Amino acid sequence: MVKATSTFILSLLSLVPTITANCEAPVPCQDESLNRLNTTECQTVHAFLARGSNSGFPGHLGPLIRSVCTNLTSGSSDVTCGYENIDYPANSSRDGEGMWCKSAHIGATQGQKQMKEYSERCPDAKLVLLGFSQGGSVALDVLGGGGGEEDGTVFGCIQESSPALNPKEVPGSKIVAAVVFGAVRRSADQPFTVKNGGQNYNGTTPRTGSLAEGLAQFTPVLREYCNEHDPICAPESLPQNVENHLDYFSKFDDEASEWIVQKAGFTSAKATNGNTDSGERQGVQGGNNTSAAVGLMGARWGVAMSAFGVVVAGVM
Ligand SMILES: *[C@@H]1O[C@H](CO)[C@@H](O)[C@H](O)[C@H]1NC(C)=O
Ligand SMILES: *[C@@H]1O[C@H](CO)[C@@H](O)[C@H](O)[C@H]1NC(C)=O
Ligand SMILES: *[C@@H]1O[C@H](CO)[C@@H](O)[C@H](O)[C@H]1NC(C)=O
Ligand SMILES: *[C@@H]1O[C@H](CO)[C@@H](O)[C@H](O)[C@H]1NC(C)=O
Ligand SMILES: *[C@@H]1O[C@H](CO)[C@@H](O)[C@H](O)[C@H]1NC(C)=O
Ligand SMILES: CC(=O)N[C@H]1CO[C@H](CO)[C@@H](O)[C@@H]1O
Repeated sequence: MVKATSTFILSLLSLVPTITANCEAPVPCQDESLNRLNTTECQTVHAFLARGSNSGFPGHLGPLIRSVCTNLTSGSSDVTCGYENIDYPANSSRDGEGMWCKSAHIGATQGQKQMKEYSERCPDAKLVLLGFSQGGSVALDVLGGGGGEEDGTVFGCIQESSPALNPKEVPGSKIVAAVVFGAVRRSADQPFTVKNGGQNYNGTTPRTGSLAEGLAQFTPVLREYCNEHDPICAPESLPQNVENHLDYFSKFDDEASEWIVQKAGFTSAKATNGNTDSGERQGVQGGNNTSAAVGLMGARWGVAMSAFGVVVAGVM
């Protein structure tokens, strides 16, 4: 399969305090606003987060789910929202031969198990699934099935097969929105990929056959972001630039948050100018607006988000 040949040295360790505050570093998260949302209680909207390789919990996806939950809960006291982390190691290939595949397989099976347990216990909850990088692959595996030998190796290893969810049965039927960023294993030309460049390229390994069929069933609730020049989700999009693997959140958190809020059947605080109607059920609306968010928030996390989980491209 395609190998990311460039080596990226990110000497951003001086920015660790900022990163720690964002809970991307592999140390306990100190951000109370994120930790408060970490729960297994029954909620109106409950997200499952699959972090990137070698990241801490909740990783790069924290600010997105915080934005979603703030919007959902700000206008209505009877709406509850939070997340749990998919409990998987997020080992990279740097951690040893075959470790990426073992880790991703654990994520795929554990993600389905957590979603199943949660929706059996909390049948009214609407589920959201988020993933970044290895976690993006894991999220796609959770939905459409993972592993297998047909498409070859991923970072030199073969991931064990795991089945797709059935979109007509719990927990698949409870998923209202899934958003993945910079997934490792993915295919070009998919209807759920936001058209900002990466849709023309396969990932590190493609996702064909039964995996593609499994995933296609979730198209109505799935949105995938893959940047051009991202060495992980679009390695053939030259020149590779690791920044393009890391800037999803500064670019797309706002529009992804709005989309999730709408898919969950609500109108966001923003969409209603913050009036008290926010949080009322409005039905799922269309609406996507990729360009609006691009460039708006470049400075929000700056390059600080770069260091963890993605140290060297081609070694994830
Ligand atoms: C999240 O909550 C679980 C229990 O639900 C706990 O085990 C875990 O340590 C928490 N994680 C963080 C980062 O707070
Ligand atoms: C895999 O990741 C976990 C953290 O999730 C870490 O504790 C463990 O040491 C890693 N395994 C290897 C072989 O590096
Ligand atoms: C993606 O991979 C599939 C399966 O190997 C291949 O048929 C297809 O041509 C590839 N597409 C691109 C754009 O590289
Ligand atoms: C609502 O979400 C938007 C992004 O869609 C975000 O910019 C805004 O800060 C959020 N508002 C609240 C109140 O959280
Ligand atoms: C995107 O949103 C902005 C601001 O809300 C709006 O001005 C613009 O027309 C929208 N573009 C599309 C394609 O919907
Ligand atoms: C992902 C997605 O649906 N993108 C669409 C957003 O809307 C524009 C037009 O407003 C379409 O061109 C995109 O394909």
